[in-house]
Amino acid sequence: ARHVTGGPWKARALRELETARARTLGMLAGLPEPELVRQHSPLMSPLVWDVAHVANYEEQWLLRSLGGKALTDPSFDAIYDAFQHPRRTRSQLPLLAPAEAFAYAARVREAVREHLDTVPEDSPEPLLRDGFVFGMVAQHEQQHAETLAATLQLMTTFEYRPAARERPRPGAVPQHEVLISGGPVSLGSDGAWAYDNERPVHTVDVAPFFLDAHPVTNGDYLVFVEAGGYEDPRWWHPKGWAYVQAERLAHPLFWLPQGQHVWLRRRFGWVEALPKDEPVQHVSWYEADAYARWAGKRLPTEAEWEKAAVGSDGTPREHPWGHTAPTAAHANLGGDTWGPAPVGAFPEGRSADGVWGLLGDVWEWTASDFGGYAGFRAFPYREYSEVFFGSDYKVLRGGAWASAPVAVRNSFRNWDYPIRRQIFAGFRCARDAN
Ligand code: AVJ
Ligand code: FE
Repeated sequence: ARHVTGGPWKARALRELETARARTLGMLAGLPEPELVRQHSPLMSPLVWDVAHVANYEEQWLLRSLGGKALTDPSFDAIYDAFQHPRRTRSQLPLLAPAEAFAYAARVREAVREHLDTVPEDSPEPLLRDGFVFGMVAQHEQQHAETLAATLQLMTTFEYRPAARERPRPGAVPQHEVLISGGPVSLGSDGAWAYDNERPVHTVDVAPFFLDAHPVTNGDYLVFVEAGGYEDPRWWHPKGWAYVQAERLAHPLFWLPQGQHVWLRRRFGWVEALPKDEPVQHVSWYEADAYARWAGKRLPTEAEWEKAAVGSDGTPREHPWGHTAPTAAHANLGGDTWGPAPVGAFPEGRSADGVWGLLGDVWEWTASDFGGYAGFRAFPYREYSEVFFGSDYKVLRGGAWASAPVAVRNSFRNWDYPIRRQIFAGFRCARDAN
């Protein structure tokens, strides 16, 4: 077991819910109404959809399913059901207007606070055990806050310039690769707020391998770009090659080539020089896969990634540095820096084997398809993970600067289509050690 469970959870549950809400509201404060209702990209919902969706999810799980006082009828849920309406069509739905959506979210939260007082702290009911469903709802709102950040990055109709917490500067540049010894590793989590797709904890055997000590940087990736990497089918998965040809891709999303080896990038409402020492972000799985092949390496499997994160000494750890909660000294998380930090900025966040930057900064694409671990049981609903199992989605690990601590841990699994680039995704490479 990774976690001590069975203790009081209400204070943390309420704190995590309020942290998530403060973030949601803070991100959207000051945006003109048309930007909240506009479909900024076919890949993303209108911002106001996410607000009411998060509130509706909270109403379903923390009021209706716990016997609390609901505010709306279940027929209201359809508009905010992600499975009934593809993102690109959501601006055509009869959505709550921004003021109504914010008011709905506030009223649901008020009712949840009241209902929380009546819930026993030691209920054996699976939804309530260790406050699971409250943790699920807090993680859900934080995942949508990250989604909001991706929408804001795609937005071109308004100069969005959030106040950003300063990112630390790099110290010593970390070593290039780390040897991770082979052997068994315990994967997954039985933690109180772990998702069904992280369960059950199980042991797998991993062969020894080398893992990059830090994620691939913009500077590293630029060498591939300027060496003609996007023009050479040798480096690409056949589907990746078809994709770069069809979309005429020549560099990561949001990079702006100026000619003469000068590169800028757009970040939210401003343009800046491309920083060479930050992890590359906004690359698809196909681009990550091609870079790795060009470099004579490969992407790590998710088992390899998790083995590097928990440490090869057999001591299970929730985070690469141990069991303590992430702080600003450990990792770039929580969304308030608005971008990745240079590699080497978090010596305290190193893993037991000396791997840097596993949590935070950028999600890391892995070689693995998203599937259920042996013994998987959907809980509490199939649509969180199970319906996505199969070969369509690739697993990402580690969380990004836009991911909240509550929704990031060594065992946390994210997934997306291998063509997706609007998420805050980068990667690191691995290679066999023999
Ligand atoms: C786990 C990030 C893939 O955003 O589609 C949000 C999380 N699930 N609402 C997503 C989620 C339901 C999910 N990811
Ligand atoms: Fe959702």
